Amino acid sequence: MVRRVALEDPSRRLGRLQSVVGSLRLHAASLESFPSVYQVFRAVQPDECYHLAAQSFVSYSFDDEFSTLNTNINGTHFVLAALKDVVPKCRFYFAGSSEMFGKVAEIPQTETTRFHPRSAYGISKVAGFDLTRNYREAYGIHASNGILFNHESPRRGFEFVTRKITSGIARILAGQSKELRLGNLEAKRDWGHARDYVEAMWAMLQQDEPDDYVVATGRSHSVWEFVRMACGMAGLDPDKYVVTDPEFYRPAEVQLLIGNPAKAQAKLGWRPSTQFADLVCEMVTADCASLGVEVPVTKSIEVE
Ligand code: G4F
Repeated sequence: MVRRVALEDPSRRLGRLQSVVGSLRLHAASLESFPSVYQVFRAVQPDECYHLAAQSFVSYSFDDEFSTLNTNINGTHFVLAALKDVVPKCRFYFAGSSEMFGKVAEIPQTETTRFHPRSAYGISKVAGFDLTRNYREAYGIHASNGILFNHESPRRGFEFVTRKITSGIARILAGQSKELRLGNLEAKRDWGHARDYVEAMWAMLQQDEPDDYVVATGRSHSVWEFVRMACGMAGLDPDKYVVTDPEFYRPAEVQLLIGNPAKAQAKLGWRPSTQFADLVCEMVTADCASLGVEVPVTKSIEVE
């Protein structure tokens, strides 16, 4: 499902779908319009629905709390309400987020850890999580919540810190930039590979019973550790290029996230297959290649 404006300008708006677009049937609809979502369900009659769409950039949710809350909460409600009416047997996946844990109540975080979101984005995801559980309990919908920790890949948007770092390094090597401006380098995240996490989403919908699952690697690294490893692979000294800039700090930060994926491992048989160093290496390599820069990428810098 994509917005109509994307269908009208596919080369610019659907660039990241290029490798698969030939095998997809795209439907125009907007999460902001209940009738449009309803019509897609009527036309497609899906067996499974993966609801990932959202305003997903935490920083932006501080700039515009209203549109983040409106789009994310109403959008999820529209999808669930339409599904219940049109295809109540359709299995539903909701993209919950580790941002729901926010100011964490325990370490590591599990499916039973209390939520304490620290942004409008986190609040919207808690609401979506509760809506999903409520549709499961009240209407018997096969609706599952994934509580996904940060998942990255070379397809990541440039505004998120991992891609900002790896694309910034590529630009420095290509002579297009002289520095990398970042915010809080102390924040720690449990970073996994998006490819692995999509498999967990799919596995949830293959279960007989719907449920809620933490999807994480169980390991956490700071932003600075990511920078150091990525720069090391590219042969750059991070102290020479990284500049901290207050503009990129958040009014309320989520300082430490680390998930316990034991339930997903036990019930879904899911395990992450990509290690942190391999993820960083893949992203640095892809961004350098896209600018035609060759780097002697090594994995010699260990930050475990
Ligand atoms: O890459 P980020 O913007 O991702 P964040 O906020 O953790 O959220 C991502 O993961 C969530 C799952 O936990 C998703 F639900 C969400 O949609 C999104 O995909 O920031 C990561 C960390 C933060 O602590 C941030 O303060 O990096 C820190 N950071 C430091 N300098 C920066 C920067 N983040 C960004 N985006 N840009 C910086 O310059």
